[in-house]
Amino acid sequence: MAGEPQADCLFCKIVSGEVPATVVRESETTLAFRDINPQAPTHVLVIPKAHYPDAASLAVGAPQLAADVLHEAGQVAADEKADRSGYRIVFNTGSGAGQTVFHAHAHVLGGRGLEWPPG
Ligand code: D5M
Repeated sequence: MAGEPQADCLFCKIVSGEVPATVVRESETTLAFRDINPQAPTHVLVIPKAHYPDAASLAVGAPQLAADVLHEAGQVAADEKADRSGYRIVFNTGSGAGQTVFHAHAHVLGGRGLEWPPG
């Protein structure tokens, strides 16, 4: 069922505490933790605690939760002072776009110049 924890999902295991992560923020509905393979001085993932496979299904299935994720992404950028020079919020959606973990997550990237277009 939409939103229910998935036994084989890495990020559901981070939410439950089964897999450790470096948590930087937590709200009732979201968790933010450092990416294990950082691509910038600030690289934090913000996830809904409930399981949705990608950003689009999250937005359709739980629009307030999608808003919570975006709110927390902005707070992470402010906490990290990445908002001073600009930052990026990225939702890779689909394997062709580089999505490897199918639990919706926002990458918050900042702390260095960011090229456009991305690769
Ligand atoms: O992003 C998935 C991201 O998840 C990718 O940047 C690596 C990161 N990752 C994978 N395993 C972990 C753990 N255990 N902790 C923290 N970060 C992790 P995607 O957009 O799906 O490619």
